[in-house]
Amino acid sequence: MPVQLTKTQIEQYHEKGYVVVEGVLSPEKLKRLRQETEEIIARAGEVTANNEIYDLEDSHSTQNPRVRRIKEPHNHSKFFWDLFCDTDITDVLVPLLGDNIRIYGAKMNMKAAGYGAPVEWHQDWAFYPHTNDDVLATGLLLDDCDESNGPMMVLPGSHKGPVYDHHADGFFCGAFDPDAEGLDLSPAEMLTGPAGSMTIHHVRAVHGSALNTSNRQRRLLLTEYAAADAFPMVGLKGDYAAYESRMARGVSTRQPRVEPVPVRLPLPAAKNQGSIYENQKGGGRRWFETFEQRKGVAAE
Ligand SMILES: O=C(O)CCC(=O)C(=O)O
Repeated sequence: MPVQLTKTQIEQYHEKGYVVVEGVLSPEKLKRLRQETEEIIARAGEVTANNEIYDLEDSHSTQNPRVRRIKEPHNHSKFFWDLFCDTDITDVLVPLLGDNIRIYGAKMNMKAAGYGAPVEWHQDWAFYPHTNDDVLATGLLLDDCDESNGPMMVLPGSHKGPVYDHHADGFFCGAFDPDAEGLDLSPAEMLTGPAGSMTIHHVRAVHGSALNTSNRQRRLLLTEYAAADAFPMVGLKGDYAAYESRMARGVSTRQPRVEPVPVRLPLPAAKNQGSIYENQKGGGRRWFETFEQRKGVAAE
């Protein structure tokens, strides 16, 4: 049976800025998603540097392939596009975004056992502000996710607050400094659940995730969905035809709904391009422990 959001889950999303919905993917669809993912990963041994598909861990080599992210998987495999438009997923989003929904982009973050990289605190809104904030990201869990394998963490209620400054040395860097902003992150909540669950977080919610120090991988397929009348302020991701082709359901419009939302533009662009991991290298102090720091401590 397809899953629908309950009244309590809808209220939680509006109140806290996130919700975790179990059982969105059937066991068959989960199996197929894992297979498709493994096929893409199996080809990573042929590449030596980041490209339009792979974002690689710094320790990647052709002998020891280490993929940190699959970029825009729907551009490389029809399976992913069909999955993103599957009504098992989009029906869940209708109470939050309405009937007309467009996909902005997608990525799969692979947190490998033992070294999967952290993602510093940020708001997706700082990367892709729109004319209104009926925009969210879903995260399909390919693996069981608990507190030990680097779950995403969200600061509840932060989607109703300011948009923080994600710049360092005058350039966008895809992260902000919680201490400089005086932000208490201790109430942050972990988005955990069994494989096949789907996390949903609001585009303005403050979130991040720690190094995976467990012996289990954590793969999270993130898809960015927007109400069709939320128009991106910084680039369409391709030309207008490409933008129009990303309608996941319902009808498009050329009349953006413009709301009084707080915006900071991600300009000038990050010095390190390619992915959030690369962008965040341009930031200052790191909040989460890195693999290199952990290795250093272990070696002392
Ligand atoms: O993979 C994660 O835990 C968080 C990822 C994230 O927030 C992002 O890639 O924008």
